[in-house]
Amino acid sequence: MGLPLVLLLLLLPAALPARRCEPPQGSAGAVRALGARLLGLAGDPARDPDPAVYLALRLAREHHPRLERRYLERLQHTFQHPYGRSLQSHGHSRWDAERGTSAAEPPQTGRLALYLLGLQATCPPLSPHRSLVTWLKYYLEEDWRGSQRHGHPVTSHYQYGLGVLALCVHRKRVRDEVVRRLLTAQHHGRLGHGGNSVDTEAVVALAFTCLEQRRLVGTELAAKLRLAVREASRNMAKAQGPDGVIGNIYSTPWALQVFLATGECQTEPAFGQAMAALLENLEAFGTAATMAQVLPVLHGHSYLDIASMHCREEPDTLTPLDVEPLPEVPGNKTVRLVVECPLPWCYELRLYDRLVPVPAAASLLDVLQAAAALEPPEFRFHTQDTPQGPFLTQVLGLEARQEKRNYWQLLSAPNTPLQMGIADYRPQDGATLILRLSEW
Ligand code: B12
Repeated sequence: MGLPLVLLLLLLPAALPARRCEPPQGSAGAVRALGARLLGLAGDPARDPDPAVYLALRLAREHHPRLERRYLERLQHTFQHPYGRSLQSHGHSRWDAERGTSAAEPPQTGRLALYLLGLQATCPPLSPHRSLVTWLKYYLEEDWRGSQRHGHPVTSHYQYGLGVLALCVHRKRVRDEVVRRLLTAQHHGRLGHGGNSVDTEAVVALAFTCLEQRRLVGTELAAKLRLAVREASRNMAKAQGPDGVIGNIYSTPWALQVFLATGECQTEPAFGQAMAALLENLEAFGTAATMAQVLPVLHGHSYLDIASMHCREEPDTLTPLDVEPLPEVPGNKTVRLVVECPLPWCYELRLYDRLVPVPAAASLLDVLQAAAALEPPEFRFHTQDTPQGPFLTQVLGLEARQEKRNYWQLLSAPNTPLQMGIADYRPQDGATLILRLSEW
């Protein structure tokens, strides 16, 4: 081959029009900056490693191999300990889905699934230790048993879907019954959590697409899965608002994953509009968890691509970027904090209602802390750290219980659920915020 032809071939990708399933070329700088910020957060040893962050780094176009390797080692360290031992030696202390209690811990279906996806996204892919796959299959069975008994998995349909997807990506079969349970849930519209079902329906559709494409189920079930995925895509296109957002801005990347995995990104007009909406709102993705969920689609990837990743030379071109501190806002604001318990066993609906003065830049978490410091000391709360940030678990001594499927819902008065957690939401001066013990 003559030199000019080689040169031409090298230049060819740049000369081709942007592929329809990727964001427009003009957005490359903003996407790159988002990836660099996530890398910066991943390099912070004070943060617990999150397999979803690793997945996002792996599904990106540019890399920082040394940092990615170090992050993987930290993940391996975290997951090796709980899952290094065999299931048999653990048999008697398993989670009791009947009573909703456990001598050990509840199933960790979603976290383990994300970790297994991460191992497969490593170059070359790492085969998980047999015990990890056994644990995930076991958790899925627990979730399946929970859904037989109570109509919902012990964890959530989102985690159940991630579990099926991860096993499928690793070419591991699950019982048809386990898959059929998800089909039934989708069919009966039982995939929603607190109103928005897009994230979960998308994860389930990805799992179905994987099972069908990788021929891990028989022809009859495969046909049903195909129909279910088509139905899910239609629901997503229908859920699109005039602003292009599908569900809310944080569920939009999941809908895009489905269009990418099924190839509908080529033809579905909702795809381009949703991608444009993401690009217009990239500043909404300010936490590691939200960045990790949006980045794969900004690189034109879905989690299904992990099943067919080819290891080639990866450009060592990404450098970590610090997340800019929030601008200082002078002055103060006053927020009205209300606590409500509409559940039948609560002695009254409104348990707390007070004005709380805070600095102008305060987050809802700051408001809760300020309320707890007021005299007389009436307000108390607890949080639990999660990869999404602090999750509000207890208010005024009332604990929201996972097994009872209740949670402290965050609302802006009169009735708008917040789309962010307590650490990220910054209420306006004069706003009324409601913490409401709700069921999901
Ligand atoms: C299931 C789910 C819930 C369940 C979790 C209970 C359970 N046992 O599973 C319930 C209904 C309780 C819930 C509540 C909320 N959720 Co939610 N939830 C999800 C969902 C669909 C799946 C999470 C999951 O299982 N991930 C897989 C596991 C392996 O990852 P994980 O990080 O370990 O998951 C745990 C935490 O994420 C935690 N969690 C769930 N939601 C939230 C939200 C926040 C802000 C925090 C800090 C933690 C948290 O519960 C998970 C299970 O233990 C995601 C969808 C998504 N795209 O991520 C939304 C999602 C994470 N939730 C979201 C929101 C906004 C909330 C609420 C703030 C809603 C509200 N207005 O009250 C509350 C949290 C309030 C609080 N008390 O602090 C947003 C977060 C967006 C953001 N900016 O970060 C998401 C992305 C949905 C969306 N598209 O808007 N959620």
